[in-house]
Amino acid sequence: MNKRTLARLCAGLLALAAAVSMPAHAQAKVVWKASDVHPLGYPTVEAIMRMGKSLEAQTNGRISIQMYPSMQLGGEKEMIEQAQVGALQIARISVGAMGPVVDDLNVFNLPFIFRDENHMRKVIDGPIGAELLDKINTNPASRIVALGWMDAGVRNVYGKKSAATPADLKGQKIRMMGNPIFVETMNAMGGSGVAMGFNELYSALETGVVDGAENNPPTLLAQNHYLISKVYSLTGHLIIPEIFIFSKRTWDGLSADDQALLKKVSRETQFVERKLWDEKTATAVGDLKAKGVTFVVADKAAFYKATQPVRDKYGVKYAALLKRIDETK
Ligand code: GTR
Repeated sequence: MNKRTLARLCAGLLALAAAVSMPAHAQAKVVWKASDVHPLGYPTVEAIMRMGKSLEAQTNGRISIQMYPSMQLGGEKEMIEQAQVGALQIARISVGAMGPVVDDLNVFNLPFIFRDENHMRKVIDGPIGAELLDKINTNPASRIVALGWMDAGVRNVYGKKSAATPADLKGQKIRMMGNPIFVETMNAMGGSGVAMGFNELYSALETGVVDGAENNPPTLLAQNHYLISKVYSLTGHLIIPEIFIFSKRTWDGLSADDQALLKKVSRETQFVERKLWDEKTATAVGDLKAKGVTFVVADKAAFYKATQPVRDKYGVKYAALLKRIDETK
C-alpha cells in the first residue's frame, strides 16, 4: 500500500466514523427561510431573528434562520401558501390572514371581544391559546404547524379625517384585511370597508383609492402610512394577535429532538416579542406625534354598540369559546 492510498483509506475511515456516530439529520447545516411584511427593527421581525440566534447557539450553528423582511416574499396570503409547499419555513402573519385558512381562529377577529390588550395576552398565553394553536396543527388542510403567538396591540382607524364617531366614518372608504368579518365590521362602524392586501395599501392611500385604514401605532409608523394619514382615531375596535407558523412539510422531516427544540424556542420567542412590542409601541406613539399625527379620542361605546350585529352573526358558532374568553381574568 503506497502513502497516498493509505492517506485515502484513513480519510475514508474517519468520514465513516463521523457518519456512524452522528444521526443523518444531525450532519447537514440548514438555513430556514423566514418572512414578515414588516421591516427590520419591527418587533416581530426582531423576535424571529433572535429566535434564529438562539437556535444557532443551541445547535452549534447547525440550524439558522435567514430573514426576508418588508414583504420581499409577498403579502401574507402568499407567505402562507409558500409555507404550505415548503418554499419557506417560518412566516409571521396576522390572525386576520389565518382566519380564512383555519376558521376556528376567526373568534379572535371579532370586534371588541377583548376588554384590552392584557385580556388578550391572558387568553393567548393560557389554555385557549394552546387549543387554538392545536386546531391549526390538527387541521389536515392547513399544512402548517403553528409555533406561537405574538402581540400586535390595538387597531385604530387612521386617515385624513377624524373617525371619532360612526357619523364621522360615513362616506370614508377604509381598507380592511381580506376577511369578510373585517369588511362587515367597518360597515357596521359607519364607514365603507374595502378588503385589500397589505402590500397594496400604501399606494391605495397615496392615490386615494381608500381614504384610510386601521392598524396599531408601530405599523402606522413602520409602513410610512403616517406620511399620508395624519389623523389617528382611537377606536380600538380590534385586538388581533399575530401568529408565527412553520411549514408542515419541513416539520415532518425534522428529528423529534429538533421539533422539541423548535417548540421550546418558539414559546420563548412569544415573550421576547412581547417585551419588544411594548417598547416599540411606547416609542411609536411619541414618534407619530412628533411627526404631526393627531391622536383623537373616539366614542368606543358607540362603536361597540354599532358592531353588535357582527358579533351576533359570526359569534354564534363560537358561543362557548366566547364565554370562556370573557371569563378569562
Ligand atoms: C399588521 C400586521 C400585519 C398585517 C397588517 C394588515 O398589524 O402586523 O401582519 O396583517 O397588520 O393590516 O394587513
